[in-house]
Amino acid sequence: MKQFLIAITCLMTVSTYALEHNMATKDLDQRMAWFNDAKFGMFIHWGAYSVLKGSWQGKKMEFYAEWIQAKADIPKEQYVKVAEQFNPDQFDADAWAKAAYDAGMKYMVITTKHHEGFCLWDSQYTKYDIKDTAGIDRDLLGELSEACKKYGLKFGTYYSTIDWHHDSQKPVEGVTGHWNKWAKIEMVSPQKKKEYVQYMKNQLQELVDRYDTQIFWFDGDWNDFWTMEDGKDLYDFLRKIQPNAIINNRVAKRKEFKYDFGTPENQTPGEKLDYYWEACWTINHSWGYKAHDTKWKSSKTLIQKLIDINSKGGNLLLNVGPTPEGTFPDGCIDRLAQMGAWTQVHAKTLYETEYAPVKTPSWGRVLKKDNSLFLHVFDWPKNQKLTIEGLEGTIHKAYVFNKPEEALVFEKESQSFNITVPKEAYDHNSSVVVLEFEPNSLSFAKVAKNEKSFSNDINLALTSARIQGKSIVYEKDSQTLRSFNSNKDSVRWNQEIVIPGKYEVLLSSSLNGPENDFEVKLNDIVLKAKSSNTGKWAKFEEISLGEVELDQIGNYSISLRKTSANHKSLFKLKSIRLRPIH
Ligand code: FHN
Repeated sequence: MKQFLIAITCLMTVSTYALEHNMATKDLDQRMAWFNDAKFGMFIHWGAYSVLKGSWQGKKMEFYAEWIQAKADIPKEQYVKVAEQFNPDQFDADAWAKAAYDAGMKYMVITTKHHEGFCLWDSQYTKYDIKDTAGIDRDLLGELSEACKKYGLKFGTYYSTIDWHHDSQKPVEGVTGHWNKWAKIEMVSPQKKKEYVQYMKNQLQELVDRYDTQIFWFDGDWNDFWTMEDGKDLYDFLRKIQPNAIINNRVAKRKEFKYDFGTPENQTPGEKLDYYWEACWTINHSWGYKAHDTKWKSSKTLIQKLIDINSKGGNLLLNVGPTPEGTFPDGCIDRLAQMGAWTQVHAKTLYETEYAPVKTPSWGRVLKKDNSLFLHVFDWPKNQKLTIEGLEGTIHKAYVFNKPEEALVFEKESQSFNITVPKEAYDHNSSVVVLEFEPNSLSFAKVAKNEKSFSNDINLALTSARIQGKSIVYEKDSQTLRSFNSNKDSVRWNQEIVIPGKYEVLLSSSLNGPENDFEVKLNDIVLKAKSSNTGKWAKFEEISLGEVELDQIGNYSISLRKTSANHKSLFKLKSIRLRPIH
């Protein structure tokens, strides 16, 4: 109950805040317009941690490379010696900005100060920076912000409210586990907190004055010492000193605060959100450079991720962790180039498009622009029949993107269209079918809101489940898995966990019949449960199967099977998801 009241209070605070601060939609929409059209940006994680390349005293560390001071528990004095070695003698700002531009990115956000506290610019408020500690006589951020201007990219700055070097903060001794004492850092005293807030404001003013930052990207909001009030105060400060800049929601408390935009991380929401948002993703696992992290996502995965995110109204902020020398890792270079080859050809089907309120089709994603729909087809129909549901209108012309002169045949049914497409797709990443409607004829059926999925939930997609046995059937219309009659049958997922920690397992199902036992396994963790009779097959209810600790980064084998020995139907499964409880 207490948490409920806290949540309600926060939500009311935020809405009051919105009213107090004239966060009228028009102001926000004006500020966010370029961002909404941009769809795609580059994240850069670069700092003293890059020097260590993910290893400490010969040991390859787990977790993110930029957390190495925390994971190896390196005392401040010793870690300063690492920062002294920061020497990016191959840094070429023009090459970085050009790589982002060529990939189809429209903005760049760089870590100017990560949790380690080391500043990537010569700040007058600390000696712990590239000039006074590392002896670098270059204005790295200045070169980069100029290069971004040259390529028409907006320049943004990441800034951590956590600062492991600043004397206002100290790790909380005795906190163990993955999110250890460095993650639970606390303020030394209220006075020191005041000084630190002023330190942050002074440095943020420097980032405005010297580099004209257009995006403030905060991080570290999970810490107790940083309150919603602190965040709102900092937000107000920034709105005054750089009125047109946009600010991410981690300036305050990301779970309740959604201004100016939300920031799901290495996760993509299951549906459109009712606020602006940007999902940040790594290409491998680590944000900072980690020499032994070479599990790079394929360019096809990345291109489809971009389209998936854009189709839900969000932006993709794709991360690069440059080497200590200042170069991009090889694994990033070719993927960025392949993404660019696709985005450049398909620019008009992506940028400046908007969310199309249709149910997410199983074959791909849909984007809308004026009177056109862009059907991004990931899985080309073998029967050459492409169906899009939940809309009405008069199609003026239908064609495959690369052959506009060849009109496609289509038939209209009630609130859907069946388009006959060629035998083969023209692009293995995403082939686009264009539907041009007569002006103002296009309308959409009401989209049934999926279960409210939190932006960080991991949804185990039913369409990507591996089904073993004949008693489990995917029902396309209802997008559910049904029957599960035999306890010899099971569904399996291979799920990558990039943020270790505690997760709640939530399952939505329906049943009109006797309840039966089942189990969900996550590697060697077993959750046992009983299906619940909801009275109707069409009536779905979500239950919690409990909490699990997934303490390793990597792939987990997740399976679900009935355990009761009878041949009755277990239930109709609508969704199963892992909700992070960090
Ligand atoms: O702790 C950071 C992490 O190092 C990285 O910067 C990500 C990227 O947004 N943010 C935090 C983890 O949520």
